[in-house]
Amino acid sequence: METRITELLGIKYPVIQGGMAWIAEYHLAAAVAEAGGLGLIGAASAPPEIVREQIREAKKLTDKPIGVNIMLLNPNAEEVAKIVIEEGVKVVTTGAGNPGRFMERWKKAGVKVLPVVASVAMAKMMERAGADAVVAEGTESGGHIGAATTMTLAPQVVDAVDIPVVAAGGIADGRGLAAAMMLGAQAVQLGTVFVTAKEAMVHSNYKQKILAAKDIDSEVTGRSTGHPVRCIRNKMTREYLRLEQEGATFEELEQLTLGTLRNAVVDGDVVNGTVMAGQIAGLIKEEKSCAEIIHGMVEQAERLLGRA
Ligand code: TUI
Repeated sequence: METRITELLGIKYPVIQGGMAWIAEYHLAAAVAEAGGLGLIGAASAPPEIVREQIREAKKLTDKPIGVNIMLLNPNAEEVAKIVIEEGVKVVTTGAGNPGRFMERWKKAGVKVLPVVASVAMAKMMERAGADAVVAEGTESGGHIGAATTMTLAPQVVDAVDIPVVAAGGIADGRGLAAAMMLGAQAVQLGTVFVTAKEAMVHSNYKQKILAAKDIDSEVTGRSTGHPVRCIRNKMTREYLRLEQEGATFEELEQLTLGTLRNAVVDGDVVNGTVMAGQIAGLIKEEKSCAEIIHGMVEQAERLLGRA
């Protein structure tokens, strides 16, 4: 299944792992890489030296390409941007903002840059700034989201730019991969399904919450603050949405979620913690290895596309 993205990134299958905060650490990234996809270390809000260590650990486990995701709301982004160059990382994806200020330095260092975008305007801006590809991420995704759905965003971005497009949001199997290809995407980025991967160092309560989720079990908190975040409904989201409806301030709402993603991922607090996951959680029923996830979805997509 060769595409412009597999060629660009030097990977076997057109499957990219999301750069999920606290979740996308080196064991997961290396397992995805070994299975033929692009594994990513999510820098999120980790101290920059931890990100460096993570990159080095991943390289001990695989000689296949590994990328780093940089979350642009993080004040550490500047330092992490430097570290990826120093450590010879060849692929960067970015999220939650405009990576324009780093682009020239990364390009000079030979880093392939794939900004995650949630609109056509942002995709065009990224192409002009020198991006090698864009990830068009729909609102079905977990975590920080935009407004457009994958089904509507992906083909509009495909038509608007000449660089290859990766579709993300609401994809977890071969049907999703085949559908994304039919929309004109050259690869898919998956988050939620990799959270449940055997190699993901995520508390079993968090994995179980995803495996038990049904189609309509996610909520979006923070629409009023300008930072909408999709996560699985629990005591925290109920309290958050109640406060939001009552007109709570940004600070009050921040207080409620501070550190709660870590509490869910690391400590397994899925009651008061933030269980970020996409709307496709309902499709995921069992814990599988990264190889089983990737090989299974590629086989299924090939069967479907052969028929199409
Ligand atoms: O970044 C993500 N997903 C994330 S980041 C994250 S950590 C976090 N935790 C709590 C609150 C906020 C963040 C959890 N999940 N996905 C990529 C993504 N980027 N989705 C949407 C966008 C995006 C949105 C607006 C990209 C660019 C953009 O442009 C705005 C601008 O700066 O012009």
